[in-house]
Amino acid sequence: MERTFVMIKPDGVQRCLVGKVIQRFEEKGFKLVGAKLMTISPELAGEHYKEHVGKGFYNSLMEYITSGPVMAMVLEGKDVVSAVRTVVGKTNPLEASPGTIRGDFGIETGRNIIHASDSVPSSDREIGLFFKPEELQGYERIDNVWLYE
Ligand code: IDP
Ligand code: MG
Repeated sequence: MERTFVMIKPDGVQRCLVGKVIQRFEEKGFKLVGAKLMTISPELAGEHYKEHVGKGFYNSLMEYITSGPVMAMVLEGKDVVSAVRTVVGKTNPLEASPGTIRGDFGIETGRNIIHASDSVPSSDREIGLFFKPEELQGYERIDNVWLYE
């Protein structure tokens, strides 16, 4: 089954949105297979966001993402990469639809609460950056038979 990497950013942790955000994914039906509260090193931040090196917002992004603890997670489910991006909403919270996490909880792009992988190759890369294989749990949700036809 497909997996994706999701991270509640320092603003989401500071604003006590961890529980609400995880609840949305759990209730949608996605399975939490890994989770940890951690502070990102500058090296890991640089690796994670290497596609953005040289952009105008890069330095502020590095400062933001290393400014406090993040909640890193791996979710599993059918088409989970694109489905989680839909639940997360557009990058700019003012443009994100109501009902999405960014649309409901944020205002500015530089404080947009959450990260989610944008493709299957990205999710493979990002899961590998943040989690060791033994930190991911294999189990079946008890409601699996009611989530999948
Ligand atoms: P995404 O998180 O929706 O995939 P990306 O374009 O990959 O968006 O940008 C990564 C992150 O960089 C964003 O989530 C946001 O935190 C930050 N970012 C992107 N564009 C801007 C900007 O114009 N100003 C400030 N921060 C930005
Ligand atoms: Mg991105």
